[in-house]
Amino acid sequence: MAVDHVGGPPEGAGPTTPAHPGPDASPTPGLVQLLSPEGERVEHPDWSLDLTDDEYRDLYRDLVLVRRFDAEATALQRQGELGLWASLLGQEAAQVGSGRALGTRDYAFPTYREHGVAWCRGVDPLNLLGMFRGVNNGGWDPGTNNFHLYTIVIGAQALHAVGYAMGQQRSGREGAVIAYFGDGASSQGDVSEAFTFAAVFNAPVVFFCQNNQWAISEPTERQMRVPLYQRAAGFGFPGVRVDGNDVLACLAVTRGALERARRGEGPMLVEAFTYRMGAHTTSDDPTRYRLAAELEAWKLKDPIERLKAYLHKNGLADDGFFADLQAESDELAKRIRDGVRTMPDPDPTLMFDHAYAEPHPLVDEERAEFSAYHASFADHGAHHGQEGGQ
Ligand SMILES: Cc1ncc(C[n+]2csc(CCOP(=O)(O)OP(=O)(O)O)c2C)c(N)n1
Repeated sequence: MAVDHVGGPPEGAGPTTPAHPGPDASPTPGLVQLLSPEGERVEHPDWSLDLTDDEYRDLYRDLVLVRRFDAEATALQRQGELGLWASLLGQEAAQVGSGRALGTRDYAFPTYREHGVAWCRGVDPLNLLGMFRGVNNGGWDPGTNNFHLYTIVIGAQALHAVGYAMGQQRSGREGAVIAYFGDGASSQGDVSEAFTFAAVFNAPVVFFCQNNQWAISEPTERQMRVPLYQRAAGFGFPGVRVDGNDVLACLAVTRGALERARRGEGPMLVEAFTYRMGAHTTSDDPTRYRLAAELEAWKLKDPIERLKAYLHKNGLADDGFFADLQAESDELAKRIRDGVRTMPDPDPTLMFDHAYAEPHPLVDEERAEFSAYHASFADHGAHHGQEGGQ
């Protein structure tokens, strides 16, 4: 496989350090793209992808359902049913492409925005929403789906992922590990430390950075002077920039990076160049720091529209397919709305149960003290929408 200016090949011929004039002069240097914004299939010399018609349709289905899930969650937050929501609008292709590249033995370490990856790992959307409603502390068993709990501390999961990958390596297990993080997280020391450890221990880990170009209100110009994917070269492993709105390119490149890690060739950085179309979270107002024209330009690169155009152009989906998907999407939305609204309030003492794996006398004491305190309130036992009369 040829080494190109993208920053390194998937088969470990060693990293390259391409010269760069300084700040990111072009928005898309070395971008791997397999599907143009107009929905034309393009080939890339290093990254081939051969999908069946069903697989194209399945990817489209994932993108549509994940966007619908996200839209419902945003609406539920606005209706006061969720405390907060971190929307992935615009990042569906990066998440579905990379998520569908994962094998059953691979293990993912997400941030707080990886709802599309969670979907691909089979995590029930209602479990995710329980966390944002405040009725659980994560809601899923990471061991069931090989999908770690969300990490709010920026960049911390990169270290967790490398540690886990080193454990996999030492115990001779087959799976690779993927760590998700954002462009803002790449400024954290934790991510640099994770890169160093992964490189020197040749850990089977893929670093998947969704560069959505904003770290809340901080633009990428204030985060980096060279394109993000080139940073990998300084640590001694390859980096690739992929069109993050192209689900095919994200799938092909992540698949290659994971295979490379499983073969024992060490880490790789995938920078998915994308855009956060909505607010950072429902607590944020991007109109205070972002130009409307920027959003309009990115809407034209919508990840769902381009795959839809491809399906249409190639006669891969008929009206029946789109109607069925619409019905499925409506059904999912209803399940989410009904499920969130009827989530029972948790037992407030539940948090003590997970402090240690085994019973602990001090925790028992704290639980008893907290229970007594809780029982001292007049409305003790009242539940939202029931005795409280709301
Ligand atoms: C260690 C730490 N510092 C600061 C924050 C506050 N914070 C939450 S999100 C965020 C920006 C993250 O940007 P990025 O990594 O690009 O991810 P994005 O949210 O854009 O997907 C910050 C600074 C935090 N959660 N953790």
